[in-house]
Amino acid sequence: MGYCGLEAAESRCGIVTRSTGSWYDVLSDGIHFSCRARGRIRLKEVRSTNPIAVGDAVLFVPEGPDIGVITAIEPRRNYMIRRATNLSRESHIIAANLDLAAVVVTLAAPPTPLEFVDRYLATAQAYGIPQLVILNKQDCPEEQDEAVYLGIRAIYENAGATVVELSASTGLGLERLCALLEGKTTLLAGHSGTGKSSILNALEPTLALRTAPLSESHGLGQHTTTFAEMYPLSIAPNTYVIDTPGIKGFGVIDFDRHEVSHFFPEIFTTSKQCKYPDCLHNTEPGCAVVAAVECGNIPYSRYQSYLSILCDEGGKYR
Ligand SMILES: Nc1nc2c(ncn2[C@@H]2O[C@H](COP(=O)(O)OP(=O)(O)OP(=O)(O)O)[C@@H](O)[C@H]2O)c(=O)[nH]1
Ligand SMILES: [Mg+2]
Ligand SMILES: [Zn+2]
Repeated sequence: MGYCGLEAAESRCGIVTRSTGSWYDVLSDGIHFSCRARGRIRLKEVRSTNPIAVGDAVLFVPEGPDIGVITAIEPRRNYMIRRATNLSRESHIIAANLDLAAVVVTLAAPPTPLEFVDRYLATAQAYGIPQLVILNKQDCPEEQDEAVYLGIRAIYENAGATVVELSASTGLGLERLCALLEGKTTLLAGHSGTGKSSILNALEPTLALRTAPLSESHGLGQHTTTFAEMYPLSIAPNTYVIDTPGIKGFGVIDFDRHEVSHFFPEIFTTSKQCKYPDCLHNTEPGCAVVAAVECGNIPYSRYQSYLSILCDEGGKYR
């Protein structure tokens, strides 16, 4: 990190592993520092509710053996961002400097709408982050509908993502997952209760992260994890996974109408055959994308998700 040498001698570089909004855990040469942020650290390019995110590389001045003050953020290589809350104009950076964006999906317990998955993947695609879809709880009969899964695997492999069937409870698929995570920093996101923290516990049992059953009354997760946190895995060097609080919706940020199709790889490929080069694949004549949806070559659910982002004027949030 070349910028370090430019600052005062007592400054150190580190990676933010946890953020509560007012305090940040910073890992530097194997030591955890609890840091505040100095005054107004704001990145010019994004307006967000959290100027410093998990995964950020920062410069800080130690003020004791394990405390310090963050003075600067290194430019981000990429990040995952979403609308902070429904109808909000502000955005929330989920994590920065990622090698892999994983979404943990269950279809039944709890149900994950495919539109949520599509919006997450489109955001990762927009920032050039490779994508992984983890279909968890494969030991549960209600998650195991093979026809559905074969369909989902095909949909997302066709969309450029890697798909893994997993059971955090039985360990099914864990070896394959480990191989995909090795040497990378991976974001684990998804609805509450899909098993993100359970997956981390399966990967690294000593973590013993808190997990909780779905609520009996409505069958949804109980928002057990409250802050994003990055954990090193002992399976391989330089391997980190970020556990995050469950999120209900994924409002995309700042997609230009003409750019949306670029973030749906299979739609983008097909769009080269549209009659008009500026086709938005909505009501235009001679649209190759609509034709591909009609004959089943592009999944209807993906096209619906594309349209919902395209028509997102009112700040719809899913
Ligand atoms: N049967 C089965 N249950 C699982 C599996 N993975 C997680 N669970 C259960 O699902 C429930 C929720 O798991 P958590 O790991 O707390 O889910 P989470 O995604 O971290 O939830 P939040 O922190 O609220 O976002 C717990 O009761 C887990 O034991 C699995 O592969 N199979
Ligand atoms: Mg959790
Ligand atoms: Zn078109």
